[in-house]
Amino acid sequence: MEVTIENQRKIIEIIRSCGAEVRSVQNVESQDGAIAVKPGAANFVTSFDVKVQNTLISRLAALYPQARFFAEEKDNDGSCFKDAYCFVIDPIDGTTNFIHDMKHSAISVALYYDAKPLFGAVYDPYMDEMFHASLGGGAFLNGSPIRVSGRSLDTALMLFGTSPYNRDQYGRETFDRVYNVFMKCADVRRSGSAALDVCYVAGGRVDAYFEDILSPWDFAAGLLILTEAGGMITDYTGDLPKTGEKTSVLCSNKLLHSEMLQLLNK
Ligand code: 2AM
Ligand code: CA
Repeated sequence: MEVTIENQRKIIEIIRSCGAEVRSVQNVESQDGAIAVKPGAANFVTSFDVKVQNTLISRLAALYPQARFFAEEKDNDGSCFKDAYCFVIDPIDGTTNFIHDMKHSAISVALYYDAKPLFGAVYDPYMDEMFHASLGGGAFLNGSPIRVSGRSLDTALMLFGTSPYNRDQYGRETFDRVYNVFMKCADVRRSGSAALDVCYVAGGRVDAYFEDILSPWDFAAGLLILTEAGGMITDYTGDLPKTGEKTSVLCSNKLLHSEMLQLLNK
């Protein structure tokens, strides 16, 4: 199974045009009925998340009529990965940034076949940065090859996520882990878009990223971009994330992976 270069180009074009729509939206909070609350703390969805997701699904379904869809703003069935093409979609990753006009959010689209990633693209419409990768084909930023960093722990810049929707369960231990990592590295940052965090490790801007709990669509595309760029992704026990399941996530430039696992589990 492979995604032809022509289909990769078409998927990227679909994502770019949705990105232009995301970029054009401002001041979501002032628009009547634009924001709804989902279960969990500070977990919001906007009418734009739903609109972008619907556009992506209808245009990608026209390209791959046999494909199934596993996407944030719909009900999903884990069995949709079995023996089939399945698109894993986050229409707006970094929704809280989007609502606050922070201009750091992304559209994330991955194409799996039988639970294996074949293609992934993450697009930051504000920076006009398109990260993409195909299985065995390498990872790219706006068409140029990217590679993870070669930094060691003492000079490393780390990203972390706060798992805000589950802060009662993970808040305390997240910040304990951040403290342990902070005391050993150059510095830490928190961006608010998991999909972009994974891509920033892939591009060598930062050296590792970790978050206690993520959903499959947050990192499905980033996972392939990162591994094709020479990086590594596991859960906090060191196992590969299971396709279609919520999980803890550690992404790294590979060199730092075992040291980071030790620090996260200290
Ligand atoms: P979202 O904006 O699409 O909802 C923030 O920590 C980052 O992680 C965002 O990319 C957010 O995705 C995602 N995220 C935050 N908390 C999460 C949770 N409890 N489960 C899954 N994904 C989460
Ligand atoms: Ca989202």
